[in-house]
Amino acid sequence: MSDLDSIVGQAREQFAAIGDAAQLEEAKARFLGKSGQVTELLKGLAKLPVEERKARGEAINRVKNAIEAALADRREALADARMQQKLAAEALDVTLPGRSAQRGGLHPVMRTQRRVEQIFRSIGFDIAEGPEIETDWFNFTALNSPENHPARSMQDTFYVDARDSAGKQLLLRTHTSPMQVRYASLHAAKHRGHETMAPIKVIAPGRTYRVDSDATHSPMFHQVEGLWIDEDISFADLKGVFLNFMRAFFEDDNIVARFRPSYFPFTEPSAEIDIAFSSGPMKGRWLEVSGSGQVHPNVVRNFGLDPERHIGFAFGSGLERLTMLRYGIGDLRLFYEGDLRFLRQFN
Ligand code: 2NL
Repeated sequence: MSDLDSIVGQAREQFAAIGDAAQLEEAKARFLGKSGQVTELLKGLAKLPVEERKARGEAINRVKNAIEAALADRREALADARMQQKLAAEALDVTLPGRSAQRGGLHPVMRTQRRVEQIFRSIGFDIAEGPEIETDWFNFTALNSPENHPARSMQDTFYVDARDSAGKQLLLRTHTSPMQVRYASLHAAKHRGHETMAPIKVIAPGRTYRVDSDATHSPMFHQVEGLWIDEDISFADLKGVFLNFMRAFFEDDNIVARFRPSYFPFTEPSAEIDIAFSSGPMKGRWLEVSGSGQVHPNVVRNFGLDPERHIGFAFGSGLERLTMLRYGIGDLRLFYEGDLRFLRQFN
């Protein structure tokens, strides 16, 4: 019987040395397959004398059963090992401290925009936001911009591969004035046929675009424009509103402003506004912060109003510039680099 015992021993030894399921099936074939060792032994039974056959047959069957049991044990052991490996690889340490969600924050220019909105809301201005892709009418023509003005050229304005219903090419707005034209035109239309019109008091903040890129210009920048139209609005109102705006924005009641004559197609007369702080590192230096003026009669007419009756002022300021002055930032490019070391300081 020792030949049979040694077969079982061989099988156990071979199965134990195997580390994966496919190889285990190959090893099984060497013992129990068509020409496996056990199968060959069974075939040999036929040559035995009848009286020996029963005992030998039973012995071979025990061997066969023992090998099948060894095989099943090894299969199970391999499957267990695989599962353990998988569990270890996917292990979660539920005792680790949690990772909290990183808190986002407002971009400094957006903080300035919100601040400006809050100040103007507090004195009764509405806030108008609208399309960044504009028509030639709203961005230029309605604003009294001459047909051949250089600002309309491809060197200065980003044009889009699409046209409006008048066949004119669409463009990225070069200022937020077109939104004020939209607002004023709607407002005028709502009051058409009425005896009186509620005043137009609105600011339009948002992104604007110009073909310009260097240390002090970005192709995308932010503006806020203000517009106040009624029957008796004067430059004195512009001075009062703007000075109040600057003093509230910079939290300095001693700021002074001066108006320098200037030119814009959409205002007449026009003025550049400078401010000066009365203390701090910028004390006494005039800083240009805005363009402004009395809205040109042609523009008032394009709102759908009678310039003989309606009059008012408008101004436009750069939000990046106001932000740089407020926080003492020296380089415009810091706003667009997305460097968290810079951005985190404002949150
Ligand atoms: C500048 C100049 C300015 C305006 C913007 C304006 C808007 C309407 C009608 C008339 Cl709807 N004017 N806006 C007026 C004067 C100057 O901005 O250089 N800003 C940075």
